[in-house]
Amino acid sequence: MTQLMPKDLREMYRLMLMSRIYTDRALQLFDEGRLPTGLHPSAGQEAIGVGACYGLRREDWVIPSLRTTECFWTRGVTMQQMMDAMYGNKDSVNRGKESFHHSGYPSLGILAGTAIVAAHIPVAVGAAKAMQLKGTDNVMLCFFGDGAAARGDFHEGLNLAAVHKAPVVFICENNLHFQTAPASVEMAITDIADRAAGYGFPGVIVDGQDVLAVHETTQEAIKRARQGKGPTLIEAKTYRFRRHYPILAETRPVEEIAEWSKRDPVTILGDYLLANGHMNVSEKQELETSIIIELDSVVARAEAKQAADKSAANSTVYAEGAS
Ligand SMILES: Cc1ncc(C[n+]2csc(CCOP(=O)(O)OP(=O)(O)O)c2C)c(N)n1
Repeated sequence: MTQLMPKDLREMYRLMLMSRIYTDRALQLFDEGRLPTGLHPSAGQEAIGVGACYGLRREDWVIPSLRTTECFWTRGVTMQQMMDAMYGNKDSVNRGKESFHHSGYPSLGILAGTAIVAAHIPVAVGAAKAMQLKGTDNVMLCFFGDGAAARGDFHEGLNLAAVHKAPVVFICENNLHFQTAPASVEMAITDIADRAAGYGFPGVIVDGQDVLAVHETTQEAIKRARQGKGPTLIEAKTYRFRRHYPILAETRPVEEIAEWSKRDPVTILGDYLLANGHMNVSEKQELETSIIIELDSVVARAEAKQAADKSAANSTVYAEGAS
């Protein structure tokens, strides 16, 4: 496990802050009717994707949930690539065929997710098994929400991973709600991490608002996977700071939202950097300003580009010439 240096902490902060600023701008663009697709905002959950993915090898793989935008940033996807995908531009990764959060970037070790909640979990296990069969010690990180953990794919995937000692780390972002329902309607236990015992591997709970805790916990699980000891289930307790999706009403209690808002992961890391002299107030401000300026030009460029041709919607979807 490599020790995090102050420059790493600053980079983690930059990724989390960028994610927050980007997400809120995208929501604003959607509200203004400028963006053709909505998004499942990750605001409040930034520490999980950044903490878990930071420091991975290029040869490792991740498969994000519908909400873990931070996997994309931390693996090297740029704001321009992401915005072009959201606008469905002709030169974007998905060429308008798919929402950005299900996109894959194989060259960056990001496997495409699926629109079916939890269906990517067995896929992650298969990919991890492939790495194992190739004799590498690379790992797969698989992200999903608490709602996904109530579906059959989760249970099949975890069982399969255990039997094969697949090098996969399951990371459940438990934000206490799935879509507009509280977690209590989908699970009769408090901690999803407890389920790991039923499959024979460790289940660990981590504070999902603390990026350093997430990083350390994930590194332990990665080490275990690289050593051939098999999977770990990490449950990150967290909260989303926005609605599930922009067009859906808020259904969560205002007191609960207010309570969790006190533990903003971006603020927690920012305060830590300031308190430990790893960043000063003006550097913090300059960073925020530079992200906003870059994002302004990203949006302008994305809006000026040509949208994908709708008549090409069916091309490159199925193998050409297959009989
Ligand atoms: C099988 C399936 N059912 C329903 C949906 C619609 N849907 C999209 S996201 C979502 C909620 C997922 O909740 P969770 O797994 O807790 O992730 P979170 O949204 O909290 O990050 C639902 C029900 C879907 N995409 N797939």
